[in-house]
Amino acid sequence: MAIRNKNYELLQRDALQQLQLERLQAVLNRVYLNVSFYRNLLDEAEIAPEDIASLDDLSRIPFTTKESLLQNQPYGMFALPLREVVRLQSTSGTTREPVVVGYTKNDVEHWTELVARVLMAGGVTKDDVVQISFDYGLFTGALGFHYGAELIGATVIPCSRLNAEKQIAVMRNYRTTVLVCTPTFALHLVDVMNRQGISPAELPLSVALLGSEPWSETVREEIEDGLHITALDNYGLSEIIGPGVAAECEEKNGLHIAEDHFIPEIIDPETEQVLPDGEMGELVLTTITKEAFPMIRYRTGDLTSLDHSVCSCGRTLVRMSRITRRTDDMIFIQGVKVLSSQIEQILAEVEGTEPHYRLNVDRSGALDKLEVSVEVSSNIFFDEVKKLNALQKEIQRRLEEMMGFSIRVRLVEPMSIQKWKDTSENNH
Ligand code: DLL
Repeated sequence: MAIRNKNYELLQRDALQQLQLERLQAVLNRVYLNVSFYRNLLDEAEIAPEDIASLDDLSRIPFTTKESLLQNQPYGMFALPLREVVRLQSTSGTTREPVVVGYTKNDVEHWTELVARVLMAGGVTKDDVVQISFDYGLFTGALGFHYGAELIGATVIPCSRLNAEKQIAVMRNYRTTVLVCTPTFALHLVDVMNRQGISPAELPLSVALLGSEPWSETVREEIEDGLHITALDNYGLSEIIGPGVAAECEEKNGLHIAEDHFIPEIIDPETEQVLPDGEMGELVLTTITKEAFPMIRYRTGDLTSLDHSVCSCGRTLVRMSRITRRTDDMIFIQGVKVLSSQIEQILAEVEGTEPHYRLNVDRSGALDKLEVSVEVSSNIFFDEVKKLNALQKEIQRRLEEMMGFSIRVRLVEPMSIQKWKDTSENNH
């Protein structure tokens, strides 16, 4: 399959490292001058930007965390005045305060180029019809892919906010060849097609580029079999740029990280020590070309490992293993990112419940189902049924309002849930 940018994607490691160091030094100087958070961080660590003389020195710089970003909202982490910023997007703050991120014109160009690489690694060409079924808006997924696909010259269908039946109709009528969405949604499409008796042979679809949430090899097989396509994984996060950070090639053996724009490190989340290739730990990313919103040693919360061996596709860029877990309590349900601590907070606010609950995510069907079992205070549980119904409805209403999809709430007897915050997954 074609490689979008051979100059960078096939760069020899010593040349790549030289480029990374030069770009790192430049970005450190910029953030030291323009972002008080970074100036304080480096001053407190007694590091001057010029002390970073090699890539190994990067590990001397303290980490940046999501909390730092939340404390500096909305524009405290920007390295340029707002008049230089041409776009604002944000993290998917479904259950947590979203983080606003900004892009200069150059940032948008880089981002577009990086997503074009993801698309080309999946075999997409100008002859393809790309259906983008992500939500257009503050979420980076849709616009990121939209620009990338247009850069390649493909025909883009901006297809958000349509239900599965209508998405399938668009796919059939407009002759879609490439699907871009979450794995959850792709699986849902398979299910709906099966129910409608539509055979994959009726669709000219050949590739799905899926990301924004963890998914397993079993799910990949189901999607590939159900749609008669190749399904590839791609990874990114708004704080770093959005999609375009890393993507699988046709080898399906790890996701190539765009190292000419981002320096990856893996750390032990407990000791914070940098780990060698092959060891699983938290991914830490430093952006080395971003102008508006540079991130230095950002702790992503995503658990993965790195492999620097050259891939059989020819790309020299390091590969990260697929992400299956996070360091925090974020869970992914129906393509939505939910922090279980936020569920906890809502339950704490509803009178008549005990602080014991259990989340059960049923992943056996196409769309994940969430059931929340909540212990009821002893003085209420044996009370009248009407009161219990009202309590159950109130919890359900508040949780559904926060998450944006329907869930099931079960009220259970006091002392029947032993563990605090026990999440059980009924997985594939
Ligand atoms: O999800 C960006 C994106 C859009 C990536 C479209 C790929 C495709 P956020 O909403 O900020 O950005 O969420 C970022 O989602 O830290 C991971 O926990 C998770 N995530 C993203 N891609 C993957 C993936 C976008 N391929 C957070 N596998 C990240 C597992 C993923 N988790």
